[in-house]
Amino acid sequence: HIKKIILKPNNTSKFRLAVFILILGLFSDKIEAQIVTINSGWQFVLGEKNSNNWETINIPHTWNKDDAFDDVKGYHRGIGWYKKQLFFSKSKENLIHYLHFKGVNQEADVYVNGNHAGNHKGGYTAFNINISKWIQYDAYNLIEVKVDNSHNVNIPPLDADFTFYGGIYRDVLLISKPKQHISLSDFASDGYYIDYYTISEEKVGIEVKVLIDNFENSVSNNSLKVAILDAENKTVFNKRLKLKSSANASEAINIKFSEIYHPKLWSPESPYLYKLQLQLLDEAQHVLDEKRQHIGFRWVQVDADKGFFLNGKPIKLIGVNRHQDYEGYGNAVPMDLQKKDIQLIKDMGANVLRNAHYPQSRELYDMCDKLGILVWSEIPVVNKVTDTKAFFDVSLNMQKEHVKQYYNHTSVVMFGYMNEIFLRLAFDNKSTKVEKEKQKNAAVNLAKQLEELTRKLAPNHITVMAGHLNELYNETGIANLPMLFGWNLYFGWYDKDIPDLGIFLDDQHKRYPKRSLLLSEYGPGADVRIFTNTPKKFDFSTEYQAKLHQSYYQQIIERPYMTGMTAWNFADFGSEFRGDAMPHVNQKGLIQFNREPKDIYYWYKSVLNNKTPFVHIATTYLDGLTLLDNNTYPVQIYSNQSSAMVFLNGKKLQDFSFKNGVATVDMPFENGRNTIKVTTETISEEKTIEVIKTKALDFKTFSRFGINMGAHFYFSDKEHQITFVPDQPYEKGTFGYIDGTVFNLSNDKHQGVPYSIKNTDSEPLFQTMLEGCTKYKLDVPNGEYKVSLYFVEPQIKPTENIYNLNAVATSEGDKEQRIFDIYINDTCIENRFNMAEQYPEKYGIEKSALVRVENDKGLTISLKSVVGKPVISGVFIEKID
Ligand code: GCB
Repeated sequence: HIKKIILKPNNTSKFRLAVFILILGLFSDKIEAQIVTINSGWQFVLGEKNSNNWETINIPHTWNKDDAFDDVKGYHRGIGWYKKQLFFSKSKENLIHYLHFKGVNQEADVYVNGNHAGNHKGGYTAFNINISKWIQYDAYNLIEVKVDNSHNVNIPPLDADFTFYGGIYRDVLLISKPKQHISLSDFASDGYYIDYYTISEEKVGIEVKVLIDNFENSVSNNSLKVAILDAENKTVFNKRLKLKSSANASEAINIKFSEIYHPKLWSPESPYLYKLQLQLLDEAQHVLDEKRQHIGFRWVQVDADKGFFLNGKPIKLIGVNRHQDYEGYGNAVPMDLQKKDIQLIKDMGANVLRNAHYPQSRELYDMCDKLGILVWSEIPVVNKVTDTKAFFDVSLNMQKEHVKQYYNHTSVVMFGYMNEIFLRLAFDNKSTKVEKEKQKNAAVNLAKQLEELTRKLAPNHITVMAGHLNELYNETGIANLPMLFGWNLYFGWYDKDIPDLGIFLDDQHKRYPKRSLLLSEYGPGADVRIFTNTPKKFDFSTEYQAKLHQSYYQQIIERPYMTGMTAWNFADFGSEFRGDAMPHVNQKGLIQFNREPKDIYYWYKSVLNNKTPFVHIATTYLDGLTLLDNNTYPVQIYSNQSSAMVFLNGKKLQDFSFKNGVATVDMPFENGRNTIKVTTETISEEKTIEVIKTKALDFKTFSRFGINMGAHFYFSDKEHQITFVPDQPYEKGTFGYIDGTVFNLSNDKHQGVPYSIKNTDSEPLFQTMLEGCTKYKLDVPNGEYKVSLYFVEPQIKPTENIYNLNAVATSEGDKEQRIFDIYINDTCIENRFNMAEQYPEKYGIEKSALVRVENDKGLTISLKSVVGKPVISGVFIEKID
């Protein structure tokens, strides 16, 4: 039994070469074992399995990819069954067979030929099930998996701002190994752990702990070959150790290598990777098992005043959070699409990624190892805990799996275990003081246990936790537990204003000078269809997104004590209960749910990525801009260069320089096609957009015109193929409201109703509206028009949403009643229009009429109240004749 073995490097190069050749020879031995993906051709049924509705599906699979985005409240949270027949030939009888599940959300029960082979709780970590004892050889074997994503008080996450898509949504493997193999029974870890007993610029001492499982009934004489190679495949060390493995036992072998001098260190700029090779051989020198793994040499530290250190040097962490889902796929996303995300994150220039709020596919961590991205990985203990032994056990087990499975990734330097754990408590107005005290204690108690476990399992990593804007994290002392505390701060969105970020952080740093801080989340929602030159809090405009991110970046850069910042979120993601400008989607992404970048992505690239010259004109979604006056329109230009020249339609406008990666140029657009060209010393970019420029609603250069009533922003509407212009008080020659006010659901954060509207995808058109407007005028020339009016009843109880902190839910009882008659000029097009009655739930309503305008009277929309105050969301006019 070997406990610790010191391997010395071989000194003569000739000998090294000889050994290397020998090793190559041995590594090419045929391995009996197999690892096969068994993703295709499963049968699936939603609900109980005694049904005839089985369908054939491939894994990755989720049953919630559609219902988490439809108009019906909620999504299937319950049971789904999967089954598959697997043939095992007699030649495999001597092997040990495991099913390896990379991710099943959230509880799985696995059956083999009707026998319960195993259970796993938690949707984001992998697990292995040894199925050997139930297999029949030279026969088909029935594998059944019962998956349950119901709310379960003993499995985290209990509650969070993302959709808990159910299903077998990551690969399933069948792993068949000889009776002695590198362990597969250690919480689905790699079966070995790479550590450093010393690490510095001068030298690195590697220590590897290997776990060997022996299913043989007798002692086995095996040997273990270990090799470390550099990136050029040159052997740095190799050695063979003799092992005596006890019968039916697992054992740990520690291998301590002597130091490598002047190692090449791993970092985001230079992600140099060495390789580790492990081979387990039997007495006859047959390879029983083998593993290959890349390893990078790096170490990290945090300092409460000086920030984050990688390899002894300060590094400001700037990057993103990421959720794993993707438009059209839920969480069952093809791996190549997921990998594209990591490449996009690297291309943006980010050096850190927080995989929030759960461990994500290991393939992505591999990419981070290779590309050089530091990773914060965490388990989904979010918003609240259940004070039961079962919940604590599942959480601790989950962290054990998480740390063990992700341990060998060079990129993973931070292990987290909780997010905003007091969020529910902070909004709880039902529990008594005593109950609240109990909840607090439970959370702190679990945090202590998770912290202790993480430090024990991963002594060289940094432990982290994130909290929301609330004194409870200080008061309870929970924020002092991890080595690094992340604040999720939404100043200028849910809370106060953008500059309050720095004020808050400085105060925290002063009060808790020993605590290392990271801005772990920040960012406003932004919908690429919404733009404005007067951005406001909670308007979902791309301009407000730019404003907030640009300021936050500056505020963090100026504060050396801040270790860094991770934007919320890299991409828009599914959150079923949400009703932002796009329902069921949290729109705080730097890129969209379909991974098309928003302009802000390019701004980050311009400040973070200095590798290649870059310039971006932020007009990606400006097409269709309508300007009704002689004013210019401000356009942002992003670049990593210092200065540039801008041309509009071939004419030079000005020279300018970039500050903080951005310059704003007022564009005197012309009617029609406009070409903007920006030239820097090394690079240039050109963009063309269509602009309607007119002084009046003369319908000369356009035939369709739309107004987004009650809104200060443009809305580029895909449904109507038009950009609705912002609203205004009536101005002679154009349009506007004579009376009425912007409808506001009880406070100042969001205009209108920030909820999903049924029967339409054009939420931003319906969500904002005028209330109490009795007259609206449009000075259109004589002629025939099709006039469409848009309405929604705003006062019906919204879905409870603790993240839409702006929205105070109105109770079902005080459903506003409004009844009104609608006139266009002198014609009544609807009598006693009563939305609460006729259109329950927020339903997008369109009323159209053909109208002839004569005698230069223009168009007047009149809303005559019968009961309550009328509301109206928009108007769209098409000239017919
Ligand atoms: C948070 C949460 C995150 C939410 C985010 C938001 O603080 O940690 O899960 O998605 O806020 O957008 O409200």
